[in-house]
Formats: sequence, structure tokens, C-alpha cells
Amino acid sequence: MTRTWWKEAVIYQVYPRSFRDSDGDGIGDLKGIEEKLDYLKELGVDVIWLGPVYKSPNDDYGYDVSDYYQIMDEFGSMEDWTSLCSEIHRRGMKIMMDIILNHTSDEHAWFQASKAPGDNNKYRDYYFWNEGRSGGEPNNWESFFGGSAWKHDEEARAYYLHLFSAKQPDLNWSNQALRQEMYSMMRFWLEKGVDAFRLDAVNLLVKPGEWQDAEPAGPDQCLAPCGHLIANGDGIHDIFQEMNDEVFSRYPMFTVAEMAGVSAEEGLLYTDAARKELDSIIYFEHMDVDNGPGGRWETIPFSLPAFKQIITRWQLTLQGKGWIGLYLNNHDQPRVVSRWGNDTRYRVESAKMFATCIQMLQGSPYIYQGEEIGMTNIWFDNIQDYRDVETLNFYRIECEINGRSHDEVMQDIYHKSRDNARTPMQWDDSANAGFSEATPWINVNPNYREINVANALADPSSVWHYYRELIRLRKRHEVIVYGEYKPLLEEHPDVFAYQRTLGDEILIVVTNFSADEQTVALDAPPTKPALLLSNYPAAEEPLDSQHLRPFEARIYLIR
Ligand code: ISL
Repeated sequence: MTRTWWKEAVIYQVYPRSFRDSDGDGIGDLKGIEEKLDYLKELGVDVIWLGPVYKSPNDDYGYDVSDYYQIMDEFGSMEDWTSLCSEIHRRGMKIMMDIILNHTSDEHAWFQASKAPGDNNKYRDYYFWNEGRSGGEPNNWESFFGGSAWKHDEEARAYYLHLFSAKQPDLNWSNQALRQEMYSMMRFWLEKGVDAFRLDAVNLLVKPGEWQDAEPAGPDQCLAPCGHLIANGDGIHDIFQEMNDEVFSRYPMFTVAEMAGVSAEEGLLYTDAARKELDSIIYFEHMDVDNGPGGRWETIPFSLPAFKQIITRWQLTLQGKGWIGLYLNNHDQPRVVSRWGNDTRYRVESAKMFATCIQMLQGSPYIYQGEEIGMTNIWFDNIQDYRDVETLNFYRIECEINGRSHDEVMQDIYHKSRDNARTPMQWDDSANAGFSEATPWINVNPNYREINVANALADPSSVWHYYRELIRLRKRHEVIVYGEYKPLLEEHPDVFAYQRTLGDEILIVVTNFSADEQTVALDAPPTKPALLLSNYPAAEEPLDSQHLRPFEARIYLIR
């Protein structure tokens, strides 16, 4: 397998709006991120993924871009961005930009221009305008964020397609001029010194030629009802090959593609180095194991066997050819300690256990801000305190159209709202958690007095120190990056164990996903294993007879 810097890298995701507010308007900004670079360097991360910072009306907090060449007012200026970029580089770290290619904001100049009907309007074809069917929407497609995926526009006298919010019209990638505009835009950022791209929702770029109705939602729960008709559409690989040729191959950079509704086999096609498309993928399958038949808002109990099967399938399918981003948290997902761990009695233990399990797999680990101190989900009583467009749409549709009660809908929101991960970063126990001097744009989690960076740094047994240790291990042992994966104890309902092998080195990872003690027996190795790291005081036990405490994690090395 080819060795490259980005396979060895640990990526830290910053959600700029909630990271650190330097100018006292209650909204995080670029200067705020710059203030905290030493903190990130100290943790040991290599790449900083900056959520979208382009000009945007913020219907979907930056994922609705109105100008790709300018910085959002609330976040600062292009000078601030340049300064942040050079300060990141000065510390030996790299910068990843979030690139949104599937849609723009409805306030983007292209969309505004596209409204004028007429054959010589070149922008008309940048989007999907359609006259509709018998006086209504062109088909029954629903948007990911609820309601029809089509909206009528008076001025344009037509419907436009929006897979996400109504303020995020989808772009038409069969249009060559549009593609060239996007390639120029990406080169603009690479010329400025960007080292990596995270490509947003990028397996949705190709739309089917015909607008046929979708079947009711299938088992592929991460997609909207029309998703299976769109994801990985015909010709999508040609687009990435062209993009790679026009953009990626010309710079010393790497790409990670965010793709929902992708199987491991498809994931390999996108990331197989020989195909020259994308470098790596952030897939969703393992995050969808607690989605019910009704979709992602319906929560069913976490099943470790299902989770293990998915992880193993992806590890084995891509092994030696493709590459993945390893994650359990991001700005779209509830916090994993609250979701599948235990955020009260075993918060620290479970946070460390999840980190061990995910970071020791083959791939590049992604750490989402606050994860490194074990931040938890949020519970607001009032829907008015939520900010996320997906959550607000869901509440309105469930209460107003489907007639469900406030209390019932709030239960779903507590489990799955994206705002769980978007409350301000908890820096210390001062007002507003040290995030801002003003009232933050979204309320701080009240547990900030206990769970915060200052406390975590001061306590050698904190989640933070454990994360730093995991990152250090990765730098010391190549087997963590490049070792071959093999699942162990595959049938065990509560323990996830696997081994990684590189040359003469074997890494063994054993993680207890339950709040109960577990006894497991692994094959006795030829030489005595060394315990590299554990989230409990070391237990000198042979591999073939181990007593795991609640959420215990152990990493062994055998040479
Ligand atoms: O989170 C999901 C389910 O609600 C996914 O379907 C997700 O919306 C999808 O994979 C794309 O996510 C990305 O693009 C969205 C944006 O809202 C998300 O924050 C972003 O990560 C639209 O740009």
C-alpha cells in the first residue's frame, strides 16, 4: 500500500460558528479559531477541517453558499482567513476546506440569474427548473430536510429542485460551464494554500435524466425517499475523474468525500487509488445502525453485532486499495457518548472506549470539536432554543401536519437533532463557557461548569489526555496506520475486538461496549503482549482470560 502523509494524519473538525467568538457577537469566528491553534497543536492533530466559512445567509449555517470567493461577515474577512491559514502552517499543521458542490444558496448570483426564463440565459441550466406536472410538483420527491424537494418560484414561473432546504437549490452537473466554474473555484482555494478538501454530499451530484416518482422509503435510511434514485448516479465516476484531472492532481493535496447511501463496494470505486477519483471517504452506514424503519428520526437500540459487521465489511473491502475517514462524531450527528455510551456514570470511560475503538481501525481519524473532552448531547425544553433547519422543519411537520404531541416529537429531537453537536465549545467554567462574552447564538450546555477544556487539561486522567495519548501512539507505531485489519470475537454481543498486523508487529484492540463486566478469551499469542494503553488502571491479565470492566478499552502490542 502506498504510504502518504494524509493517511497518517489526524484531522480535527472545527464548526466555526461554535468554536470561539473573539469579537463578542455571540458567534464563533476565524480570529477565535486562530486564538486556539496552540491548543490544537498541543493535542497533536495534523489537519484542521474548517466547516464552511464562505458568504452565506446561513439557512443551513454555511452549507448554503452565496459567494464562494468571500468570507461570511460574522466570521471575519479574507485577511483573517489568510492569517489563520498561515498560522496553521507556521505550526506545522494543514488546513482542510469544506467544499459544497451539490447546491448553492438561493441567494447566489447564479441562482438569481437563472430565474429569467429563456434559451439564451446560460444560468437557467445551472439548476433544475421544471414546469411541474398537472399544476403541481414535477414528482413526489421529498427533501432530506422534510417536505417536497421542489419549490415553485413566481419570478421563474417554474419549480426548482432542492434536495436539502428550500434555500439550497441543487446544481446541474451535466452543465459543462458550471463544472468549469467549480473547478476554478477549487483552484482558487488551493492557490491560497489549502491542503485538503472535504467534499460535501458529493455522491448526489448526478441526477437521473427523468423525474420519475420515488417508491416509499426503503431500508436505506440515511437517504430521503428519493435518495436511492440519485445517490451514485450514472456518470458520477466520470465527474470525479475529470475533477481529479482538472484540480486535485495538480496540487499536493488530499480529498475526503462525504457520502451517504454508499456501500463498501461503491466506496472502493470512489477511493481506489488506481481509478484517480477521490482519496478517501466519510461513509454513513455505521452511523445509521440505530435508525428505525421510519428513517433517521426514529431511534432503535444500538446493535453492536450490526455495527461490527459494517465496520468489518468496510475495513476488508477497502484494505490495500481505498481509504476511509474514521469517525463517530461530527456536526450532523448526536454526541456518541450520549448516543451509544453512558454520559452520566461512565461518561469518561465510554468516551475513551469509543475513541480507542474507532481510532485504532485502518483509516484517518476525525475528531469533532468537544469530542476530546467528552462533550454530551443537549436537552432544550423549548423548540425555540433549537437552531438547525432540519430540526425545526421536522418539529413543524410532525406537530402541525402529522399531529404528534410536543413531548413525543421532542424525544426524537433529543436523540437525533444535529444541534446536539452544535452547542458552543466548552473552554472553561466562566460565563458562556469561555466561548463568548455575549449571549451565544445557541445556548451553552449547562454541564460546562464540569465538562470543559480547562478542567480536562488540569486532570491527567481526563478524556483529553487520553486522546493525546492515542494520537501519540499513532505517530509511534506504523501498525496503527498501515496494519492489516482482522476481526476477533466476531459473535460477541458486547465486545468489539480486532487485530492489526504489519510485518512482525501485531496490535490487539479490545473494547467493551457495555456497562457490564465481560469476560473474554483471545488466542494466546506466541510472545507476551505489552499493554500500550487502557482507560482503566492496568490489569496484568493474559489475553486468553480477560475481565473487562464497564466500557473498558485495551490496546496491546505483540512483537
Ligand atoms: O445528516 C444527514 C441526515 O440528516 C445527511 O443526510 C446529511 O444531510 C447529508 O449527508 C449531507 O450533509 C452535508 O450536507 C448538508 C449539510 O446540511 C450537512 O451539515 C453536511 O454535513 C447540506 O449541505
